[in-house]
Amino acid sequence: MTALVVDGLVSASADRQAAIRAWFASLRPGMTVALSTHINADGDGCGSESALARLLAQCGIRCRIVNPTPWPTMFAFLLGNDVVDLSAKGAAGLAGIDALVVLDINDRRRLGQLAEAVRALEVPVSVIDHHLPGDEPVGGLTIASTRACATGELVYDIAVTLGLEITPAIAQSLYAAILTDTGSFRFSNTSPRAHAIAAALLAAGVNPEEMYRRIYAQVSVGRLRLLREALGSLQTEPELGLSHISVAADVMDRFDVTSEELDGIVEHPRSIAGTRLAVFFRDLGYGKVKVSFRSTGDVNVQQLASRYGGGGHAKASGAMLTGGLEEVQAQVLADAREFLRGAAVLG
Ligand SMILES: [Mn+2]
Repeated sequence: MTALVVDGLVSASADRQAAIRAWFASLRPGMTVALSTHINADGDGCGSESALARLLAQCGIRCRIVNPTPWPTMFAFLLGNDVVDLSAKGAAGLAGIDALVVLDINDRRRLGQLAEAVRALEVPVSVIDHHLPGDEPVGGLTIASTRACATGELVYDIAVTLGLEITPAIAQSLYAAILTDTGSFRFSNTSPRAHAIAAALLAAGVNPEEMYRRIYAQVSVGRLRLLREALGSLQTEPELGLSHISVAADVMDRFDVTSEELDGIVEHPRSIAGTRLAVFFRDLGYGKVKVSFRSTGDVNVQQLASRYGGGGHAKASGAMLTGGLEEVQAQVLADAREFLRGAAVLG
């Protein structure tokens, strides 16, 4: 009985299977396909790309990964030394391709330095994503569902719908995608399917302790020292459920950390009891401040981020603002307070 329930969860919906078949019908053996994802690729972007590259290789389709920013060191283990071609760099990497697949975003602007080249592409561009489309949808065929816990869930559905083999390397990539996008199966997108697919991936050879070690137990001393300094900036407004934290522009140099090591800092203010909205301000030092919004409960931070031209999900969004740290903080916090007072109505 239990097995039947889980089997039902693992199969993709008819709609999703139809979208997958329509998308796959646009590809042919012998094609060269570029895969891309948003700037500062995360576990879902990287895991989905490395899994899809391997799946399409089974169909005689060559893939190259062309991302707007370098592949994060912490996800290098997902590449292995086989089919995943990362050698193409920048817009030049899009030359000579037969199609482009954009994963984990549906907003051309989040392709950063590749956005212009993608706008000018004359080959088909398709999208595999679980976000609401942004202001400038990438267009073309889409396999999209905001109900998917991760883009990796949709790539898993591609594998199953097309009857492709989920090798241990593919399973590991998809598990990394789902593990990271669900916050280790803690966020509200942790659906029954997320667990059912994770179970299937474990059965396909994923070692969960190894995945924990490779993804979460790789912290540098500099990261912890930076966190100590960042926590020193923590401020809370318990009556509103607002918590915020910031880092100065020189922290990466001072603590010898990479940009990706700043990921997750926002989870600390978010974890404070009673917090509905957590904000992380990162001064980039050239008149720009990156602002990350996280929420718990009924607060839709995408609505807040979109005021500044940003986007994301209801519970995790971000935006880039122009100005100095203090000025941006003052503006965003004033807006956040007003937003939180009205959030119960906005839902
Ligand atoms: Mn994602």
